Amino acid sequence: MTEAHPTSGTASSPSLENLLHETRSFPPGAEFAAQANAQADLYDKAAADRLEFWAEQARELVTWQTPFTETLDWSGAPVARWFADGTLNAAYNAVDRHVEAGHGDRVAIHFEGEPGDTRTVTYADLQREVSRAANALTDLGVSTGDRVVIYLPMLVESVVAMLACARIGAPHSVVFGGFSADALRSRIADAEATLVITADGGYRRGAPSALKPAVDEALAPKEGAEPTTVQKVLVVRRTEQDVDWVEGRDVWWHDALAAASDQHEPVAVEAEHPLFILYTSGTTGKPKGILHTTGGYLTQAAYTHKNVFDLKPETDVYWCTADVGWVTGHSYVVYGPLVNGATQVLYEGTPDTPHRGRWWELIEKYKVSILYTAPTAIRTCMKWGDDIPGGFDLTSLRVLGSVGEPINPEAWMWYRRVIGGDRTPIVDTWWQTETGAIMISPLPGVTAAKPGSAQVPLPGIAATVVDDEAKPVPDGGGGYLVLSEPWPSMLRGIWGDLERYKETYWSRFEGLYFAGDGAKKDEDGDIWLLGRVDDVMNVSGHRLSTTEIESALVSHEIVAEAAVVGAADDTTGQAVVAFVILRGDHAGRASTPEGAAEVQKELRDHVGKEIGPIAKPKKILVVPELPKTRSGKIMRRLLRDVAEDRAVGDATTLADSSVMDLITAGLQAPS
Ligand code: 6R9
Repeated sequence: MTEAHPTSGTASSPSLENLLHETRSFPPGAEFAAQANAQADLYDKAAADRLEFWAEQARELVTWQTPFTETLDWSGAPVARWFADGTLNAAYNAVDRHVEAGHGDRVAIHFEGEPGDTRTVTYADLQREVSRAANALTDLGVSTGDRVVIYLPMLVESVVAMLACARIGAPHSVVFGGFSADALRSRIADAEATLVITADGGYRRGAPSALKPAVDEALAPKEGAEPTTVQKVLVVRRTEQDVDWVEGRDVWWHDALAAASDQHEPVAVEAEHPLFILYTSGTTGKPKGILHTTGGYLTQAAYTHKNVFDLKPETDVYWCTADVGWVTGHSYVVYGPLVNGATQVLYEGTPDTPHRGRWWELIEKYKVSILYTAPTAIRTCMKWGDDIPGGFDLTSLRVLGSVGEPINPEAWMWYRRVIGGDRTPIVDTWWQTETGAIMISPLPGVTAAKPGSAQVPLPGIAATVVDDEAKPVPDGGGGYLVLSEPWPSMLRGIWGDLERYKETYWSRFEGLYFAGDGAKKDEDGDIWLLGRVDDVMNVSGHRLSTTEIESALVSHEIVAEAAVVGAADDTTGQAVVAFVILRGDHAGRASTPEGAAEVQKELRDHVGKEIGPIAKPKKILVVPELPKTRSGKIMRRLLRDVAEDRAVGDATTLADSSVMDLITAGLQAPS
């Protein structure tokens, strides 16, 4: 493997306002740049006339039943209307038009089940199956505008179900299969859904894992709760587990589809017709149903997928590892790739079943050329060691993407070197459930990439960093990330709660969308995301980012993973407390008090050296695991409880709720 030859970037000042001493920069290779979909002039075009730029994208990337004549109506701000007098159908755009264009034989989905079963679905297959499912939904009483909740594992049927809803104009609300019956109940109730699509179960870590019981429980009468609005439950058979059956309510998916015709006329809807509602795991209380509509959403999903990943539909094999239960699965497994006619891999299971090389094996097998995944997954693979991916042929890869949280420079470098063979561009893509599609990201053939920075707003997007008074910060300054112009795939509100929408996103700064993320601009004007604003610490009046210190810790050779929280401190306001997992061969070092003290000192000194003495953690706790949500985000709230010596709060949204016991037990155990 060749060594990286980073060019030198702007020298960073030693101040805390700079993320580490990150000066590495990786310009695109000449060959890649020459063939890239997005060239530098895309920025110029968008800057020349932003609205006309979006109108062009909408005409070029999406097929309209009735062409639109108006691009943006912002008179009802902050609720935007894009392309509002146009009509279209999302499923027609994702499927039928590719068949009509002669690409019916192109593979849409290479499905790989966790047990190793496979299925190849062409665009023509997809058209027939989505049509059958759309007819089946109609037969079961679903009309345009009715809400359908989808609670499925990662199966071809998940994609088909979403597209079947879109085909009849029934907004879907996908609930991640890892959510509990209670979470499902509240989402069904809030959306007032009339039908649920689920499965008997799915395969997870080598064993069938049941889903249907959670649906039964979510729909059962409950004291104090309104009776459910759900009339029918469609059940996909996957694991052949025994299921309880409610006659008159439950219907097998395969029976319903077998009885339905494979011919179906897609329903053309207005551009602003709701396409889906997706609930975010909001901080407290009622879930937030983020509402997305059709025309603008499809336009930006397709535009970003084409330009950020440099998709060539004839030759690329694309793989986004996200579950369709998250927004990344909506925009970059279903709508973006399919609207663009891509061939993609869909994998049901976990990366370590039946072995830790499963992902890399799939990349070799399907010759995946574009991989889109999350920093938490990258760091996990990093922890497992280079030799695991090293055992597979990954030379088909040509673009790597990252999403979900800030990627620390160490993980970025590992991703590029070990997975990308020191060749591939990496796109670090910042966006949210609310933004619907990627907003800030390098363009792989244009931008000289900096490890750890999402860098620049995409052409057509207006993002900046402001201070407490809403003033844009100068280069080198830090503050809050805001979006200053409406964008096509922006949320159209919170389902049923316009006031909450205004309050959450539009009240902090007049006329600006407040993303809730801290950010800074470096001396080149590039944007570095610093994590949620509530994760930004204030220590003795200095603004410190959890991400910044985590990056420093992870850059030390003995650290595999790190999470940093700001714990209340009488003297300094907040104090930095770090939780670290040591790498396999060093894990034993902290098992004696002397060893632990030595590790602490070494790491504190290291952070002091990387960032400055002020950033040195007051406490460093060596732990076996970190608490993560099912989408892989570290739950700092729980770590803060530990750091502040409180009883640990509600841990029910953790992927593995026993992790907190493991952490607290380890800390209390006499060492
Ligand atoms: C797509 C998605 C949104 C929050 C967002 C931010 C964090 C996402 C990021 C990133 C830094 C990136 N986030 N991508 N932070 N760099 N490339 O993850 O949506 O689940 O709604 O989360 O995730 O904090 O505000 P969602």
